[in-house]
Amino acid sequence: MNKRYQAVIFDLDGVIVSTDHYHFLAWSKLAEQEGIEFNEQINHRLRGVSRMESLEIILEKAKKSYTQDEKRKLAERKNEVYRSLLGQLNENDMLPGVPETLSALRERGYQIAIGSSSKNTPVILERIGLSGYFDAVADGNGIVHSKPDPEVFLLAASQLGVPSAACLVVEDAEAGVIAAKRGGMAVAAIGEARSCKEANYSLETIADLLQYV
Ligand code: B16
Ligand code: MG
Repeated sequence: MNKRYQAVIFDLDGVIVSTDHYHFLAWSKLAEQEGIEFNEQINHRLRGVSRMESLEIILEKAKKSYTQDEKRKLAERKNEVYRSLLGQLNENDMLPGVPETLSALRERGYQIAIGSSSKNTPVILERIGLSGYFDAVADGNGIVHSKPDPEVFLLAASQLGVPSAACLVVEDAEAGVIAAKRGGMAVAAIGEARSCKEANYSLETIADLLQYV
């Protein structure tokens, strides 16, 4: 088979499942408790970036400064709220077209992987019934630098044993598009990331991916 790509690496939040709203609710609660301004525009900047980096962005509006220890506790508090919201997740929360697209890729002989900044990736995959489904899972637990650094995607490619040039990444965040390009991979953008000039393909729905592989 003469194919341009051997593997497809999926971002998780915003591509496979819509956990972005839960992140928003959890950060909103923390910001309100701390008396820090927080809105959709600030939330937009948190997509694809790590928990601690997200906190730093939120604290730009804080009226006091926080020690490292206090910041760690704030991040923990946000994560507790987020984890309790994840308790509501189930298979029906997969974004439209996801199960069909994943099985079509498998039938066509592609390897499939997750490349997510989230340290909650294992619990999310379990809740939506995709635990053990992917050939590789690279997430926030296995990396030092989060998107836009390419580390998570390079880790996924190395777990798969596939060169970067043969990987296609699917992303919904600008930070993720930049990360994939820096890693030498092609990118299919969905959702908000469709406005990124750097993306190779623009997907209205995830099933559109099947046109490009
Ligand atoms: P956690 P992705 C990212 O997931 C989210 O988009 C981002 O908003 C979040 O801060 C990050 O995971 C870390 O999540 O707090 O669960 O470790 O889009 O890379 O799948
Ligand atoms: Mg995402």
